[in-house]
Order: sequence, then structure tokens, then C-alpha cells
Amino acid sequence: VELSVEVAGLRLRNPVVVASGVLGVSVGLMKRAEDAGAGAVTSKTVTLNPREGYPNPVVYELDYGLVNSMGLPNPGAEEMGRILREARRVLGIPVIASIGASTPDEALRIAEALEGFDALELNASCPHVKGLGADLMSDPDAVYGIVSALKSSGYRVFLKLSPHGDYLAVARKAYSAGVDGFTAINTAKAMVIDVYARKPVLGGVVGGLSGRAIHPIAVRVVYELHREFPEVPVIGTGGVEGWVEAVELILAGASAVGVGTALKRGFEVIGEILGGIERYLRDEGFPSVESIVGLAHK
Ligand code: RRO
Repeated sequence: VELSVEVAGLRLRNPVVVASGVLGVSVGLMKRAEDAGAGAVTSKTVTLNPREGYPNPVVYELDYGLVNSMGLPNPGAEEMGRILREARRVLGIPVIASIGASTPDEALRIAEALEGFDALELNASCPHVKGLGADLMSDPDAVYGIVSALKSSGYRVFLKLSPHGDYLAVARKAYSAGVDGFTAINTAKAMVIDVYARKPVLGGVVGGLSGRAIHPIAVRVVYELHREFPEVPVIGTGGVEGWVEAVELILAGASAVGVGTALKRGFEVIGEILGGIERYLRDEGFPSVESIVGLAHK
């Protein structure tokens, strides 16, 4: 069976994409993801200037997921540019650069500083970092402006959507600006309280919930995006722990699937997911991943 997929003109050897935020800024980890079989990798979201992130603790593990309030720590566009150019020298798979910007000018400056990437992913949806270009879900016109500017400069652009608010309105604006694809979903706004300390656990107070708990939400968002924009590819992300969740997202309309939280079990997860997708296609009599994209709509 054929596992390779085309996503917005990018040919991936298979549909498993490492989601943003998981590999940080480490070329070594990107390489390990490639060696483990990943079809593409996504960088941590980068802002124009370096950011420290929030005070510890920044992650809290639950039985059914993970809550983070990293606070968008990153080395800034200039240093990230060096890292991504090195990544592209070392890797054979596409590198997607996630960026956080609040104006077209800022986005263009980041993209120019990065230089080396196969696609951009505009992060419009960090659930808890305010005023830093990562909270664009309430501002469809800003998304329109940024996507238009990046498209005019010839970049391939994915828009990372949140499950909150009127994400279809944001998607519509991005679509009219010529966006190449959507990545859905980012984490869901959440909070954990320590009952003995009687206060929120995370240093950033509000965090983003990922993993098993958000999977059905991701399926719904991908389904809605595919129903409204059937020709726009979606990288379906959210709670892909194994091949079943991956296949669900593909049937909902995803052309590829993002894997994040599951990687805390190790990079072997990638091979397990791929093996499962391949078995499913063979057992069910399908020739390729592409032949089942969106089949749940039929
Ligand atoms: O760095 C973060 O705190 C973060 C970001 Br930018 C994001 O988009 N999603 C998330 O769960 N955490």
C-alpha cells in the first residue's frame, strides 16, 4: 500500500508529521524523529525576538493528557534560522517552521530570518500567550493580513487553528487570503488546581491541554474544516496516540496527522502508528492513504 501523501504540494513519504512544540529547537531530536520514520517535522513556534517562557512548572501530566504553559520560549528568529538551516542540511524530510507574529511585517521579517524551511505554519492559536501574535483566533482580519503578506512573498503557509472561538471564521479569512493548508488543532485552554496548595499548578496558571483528552475535539474540527474546504489539506493533530486516532483524523479529512504528546512514550510511537495505518489499509482493501482522506463524509 502507498503511504506517501501530497500535502499542499509537499510530498511526504508518509502522513505522520511531528507536531510543533515537541522537538523544541534541537536538530538532534529532529534527526531522531526522521530516523524513527516521521514524514515531516515541525519546529517550536518562533517569534521575532527571543523569549524566556513562563516560570516552572510548565507541564503537568494527567492520566488522559498533558497540560502545558511553556509560554512560547524560543531563541528568536535569527538563532532559529541557524538551527533550521542546519536541520535542512541534516534531514531528508520536509521541515515546517512554526511562527508567531501579530502583524504582516513581523511575519515577513521572521520568515526572511529563518530562510530555510519547506513550509510555514502560522500559529494563530497558542491558548495562553497574549499579545504576542499567538492569539490571533479572535482577529480574523489580522490573520487575513498576515497570510496575504506571506503568500505574496511566495511562501507555502499552513494556519494552525485553535479549537476555541469561531475558528471557521478565521479559516474562511485565511482561505480568501490563499492559505495552503490548515493544522488543527492546537491545545485546548485548561487549568489544573493542586487541592492542597489550593492554587493552580502551572506557573502560567492557564495552560493548553493536549493528548488523549482532546482527540474527539480534533476529529470534529478536522471534519468541519474538510466539509467547508474540501480541497484544502489539513494536518490533523490532537491526541494521536496510536494508528486508530490517526486513521480517524484521516477519515475526517486530514491529509496528514500531527503527533505530539504521544512522543513522550518515545519515538517508537511513530513506527507503531505507521505500521497500524498500513495494516488497516491492507486489511480493508485500500490502495493508499490518499484514497481514504475524508471518507467519513461520503
Ligand atoms: O509555548 C507554549 O506555551 C505553547 C504554544 Br506557543 C502553543 O501554541 N500551544 C501550546 O500548547 N503551548
